[in-house]
Amino acid sequence: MSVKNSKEPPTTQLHTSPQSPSQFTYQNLHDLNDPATSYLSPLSTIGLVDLNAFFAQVEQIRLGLTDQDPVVCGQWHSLIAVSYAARKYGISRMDTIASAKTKCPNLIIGHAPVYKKGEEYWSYVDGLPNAANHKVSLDMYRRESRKILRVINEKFDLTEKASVDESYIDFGREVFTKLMEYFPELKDVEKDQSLPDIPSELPLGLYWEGEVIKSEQEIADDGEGTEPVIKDWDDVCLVIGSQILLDLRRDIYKELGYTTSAGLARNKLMAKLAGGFKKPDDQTIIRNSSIKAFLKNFELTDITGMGGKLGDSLINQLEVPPQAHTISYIREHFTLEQLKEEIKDDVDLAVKLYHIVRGMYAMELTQRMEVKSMTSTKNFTFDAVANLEDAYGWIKVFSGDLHNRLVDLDNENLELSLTKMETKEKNVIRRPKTLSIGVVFPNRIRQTRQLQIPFYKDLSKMKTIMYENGCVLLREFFEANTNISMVNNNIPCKELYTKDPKKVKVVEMQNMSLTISSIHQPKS
Ligand code: DCP
Ligand code: CA
Repeated sequence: MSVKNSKEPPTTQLHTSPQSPSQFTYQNLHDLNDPATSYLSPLSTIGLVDLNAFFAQVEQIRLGLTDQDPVVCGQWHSLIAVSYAARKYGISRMDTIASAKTKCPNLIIGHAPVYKKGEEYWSYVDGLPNAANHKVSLDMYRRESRKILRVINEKFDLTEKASVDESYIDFGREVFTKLMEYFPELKDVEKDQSLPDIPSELPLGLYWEGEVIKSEQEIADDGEGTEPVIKDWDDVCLVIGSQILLDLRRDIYKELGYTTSAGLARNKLMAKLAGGFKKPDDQTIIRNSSIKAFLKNFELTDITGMGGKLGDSLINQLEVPPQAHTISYIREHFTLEQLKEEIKDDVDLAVKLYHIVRGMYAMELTQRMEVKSMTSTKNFTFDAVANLEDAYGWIKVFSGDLHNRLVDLDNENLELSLTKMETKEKNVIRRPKTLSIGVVFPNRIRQTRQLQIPFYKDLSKMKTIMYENGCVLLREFFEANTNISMVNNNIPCKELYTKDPKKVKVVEMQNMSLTISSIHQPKS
């Protein structure tokens, strides 16, 4: 369901096929109303919202274009995001700017903003910046990401930012509230009792929004055009959830102009797969009865956390035949006991896998990923850093970049502290303890040097501290780890460092970076 057009609400009620008695209990319903337990309830309703071609949309909006314009976001000669209009020309992230232009001569390139050597602020430049004296800044995209998060967090009490452009949302409380509004009979259910059967018709205001994936039974019945079956309260929760999800996506579009794709299901893993299923600008709903059919579209390694080595090694270990559908094969050939036997050294993994192949693995939403360190880095082309002044220029860029990211961290923590979940941790301020410099030499050897830095609440002071100490580290590093004195006519460092930095030659470097670490919450 697109956020761009509005559809008239249906004038007839949704018919249901009530299962009697309902599989669900008072406890299941009330678990939904508590953020600590809702993800475990069989009525759990979890959404995943993912921005379409995110960086390209940021550029499209910044440039005042529409989603019909073929916009890409570039970084030097590569593409880091490709709008759906540009994808129509067969352009993907694998293209270079040059190859993309041959596919679409009218391509619009929004190059990511850059820091210029020696400057601590980023900006957009006309045309393509020169990689030799610029560094890409992702600040703009993080800023937009934060605006989107704010729209989401204003409405919901439990969300998890999964990446720069993806968030999980636990709709439990909102679904619970709507259930109570629409079905007052649920208020009379007593503890330890089953819920009543769902009514044979749903109230007029309740209808599906989005693409509802069919169950195997529905596919077998070949019910073209028939409505997805609504059997029990879990399905009703998803109907309500689909409306709340569309409302949220519309709010994001109305307030900020971004289109999204989204998934809705019983748990995070299914919501994530659903979120990527219909792109762009649509949402996909997986009822519990259609999980099995839906999983046929994926392999084990498509599931979050099962990609890469772990998924492959499990497939190997369980001797899944090469042509077999990995998820169905594991589901059909292993009981829980057998999986525990096969994966003896990791029983938790065995249990997890058992539930994953059934689409039933419940994962808690985590509000915070602790950031322990941040690195700002730059690769150099030959001779890009010829003298000490050039090197200071990059320290300036790095301290500006790290400063911006610390500002971001403060904002994120502040926002988290405002949500109901974390009232205990009001105004959490986290600052780094350690600053280190890293240099990669042409022989690929990497060496580092570090020092402790003082704590300042004021981030612009922190920026100065990072810059000044970064320069100190740099001088110490060159003295201890390179033959800087030799390349400057054997002038001793003490004397060398009093000279005009432009006149002090430095050894060749492939990469330089500045890292802040031990980011912690100072004791007050
Ligand atoms: N990104 C990047 N480099 C990559 C992958 C992603 O810089 N190799 C950035 C640019 C993307 C953003 O992260 O816009 C989000 O990544 P996604 O994988 O979600 O891709 P998109 O949002 O661009 O496209 P889609 O609509 O397929 O989600
Ligand atoms: Ca995306």
